[in-house]
Amino acid sequence: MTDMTDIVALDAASWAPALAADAQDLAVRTLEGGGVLVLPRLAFPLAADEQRFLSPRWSDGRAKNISFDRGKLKGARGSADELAALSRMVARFAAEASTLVTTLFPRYAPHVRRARTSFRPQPAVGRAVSWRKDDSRLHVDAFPSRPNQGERILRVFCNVSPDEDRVWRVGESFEAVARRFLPGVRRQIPGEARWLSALHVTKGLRSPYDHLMLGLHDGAKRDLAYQANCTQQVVRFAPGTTWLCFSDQVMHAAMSGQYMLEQTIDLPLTALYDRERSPLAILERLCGRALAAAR
Ligand SMILES: O=C(O)CCC(=O)C(=O)O
Ligand SMILES: [Fe+2]
Repeated sequence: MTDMTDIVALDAASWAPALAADAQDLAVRTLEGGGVLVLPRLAFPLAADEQRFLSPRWSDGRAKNISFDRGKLKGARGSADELAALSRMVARFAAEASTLVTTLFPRYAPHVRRARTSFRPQPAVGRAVSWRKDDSRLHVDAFPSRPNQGERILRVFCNVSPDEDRVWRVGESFEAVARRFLPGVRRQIPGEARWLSALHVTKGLRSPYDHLMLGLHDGAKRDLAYQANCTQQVVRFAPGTTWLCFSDQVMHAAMSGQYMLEQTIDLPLTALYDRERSPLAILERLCGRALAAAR
């Protein structure tokens, strides 16, 4: 096993691709093994009257992304008609992305819970943000206000720019990251999870797993020497490319690009083909104790 993250291309050009058994196997092994699955021929075509959405002017200026969740568009500005058309575009992507996941990974199908969809009309980098929010630093996704008890964060991305690659850096394996940063994570204070929840800082209880994931996220982002020197590779996603990964497992950093659609899917551990490869299982092995209520 090397610590380099696998980047594997799949030659599918449909959102409901018919895959041969070996390609299906490869897709599962890549994704659950902590790799990035790339579909260079799978574009999300915009209709003629949707081309106008390729502009940063649709952002309301406060949020970085326009998000769509349970039928509601947030972070966008425009007339009611324009926002309705933008919602339809994002909703169509949400449906296609879900179809892709349930087709590529039939075992996930009954468990797929669609979380938010985002449209990102702003340049990937450039806004001044704190180091903790700086997604141009390598990190695994972990959300301070949304503990997930070890559930998986599966994301489908599509570069809808007409002419610009989206460029990521992708880092080393989750286990290597965990071994390096676990020792530096501070202990959870007794009662901390309960008061964070009571104060509505978190939605639900922050489990030991969630605490450690935030610790890995912060530990890696804070460490500039690590950012510069760790095992990593640059990956370019050309216009018209779709890619998927478990972003709670893959070390990723956005370096450049503009105009991307993204679908987040929450997936319970029971959906996985191999639970033992999940961040929860890896962290529990390294810590020698249970870190979240079994799901
Ligand atoms: O904007 C991107 O390309 C990826 C940013 C990121 O870290 C994420 O979406 O989790
Ligand atoms: Fe991220």
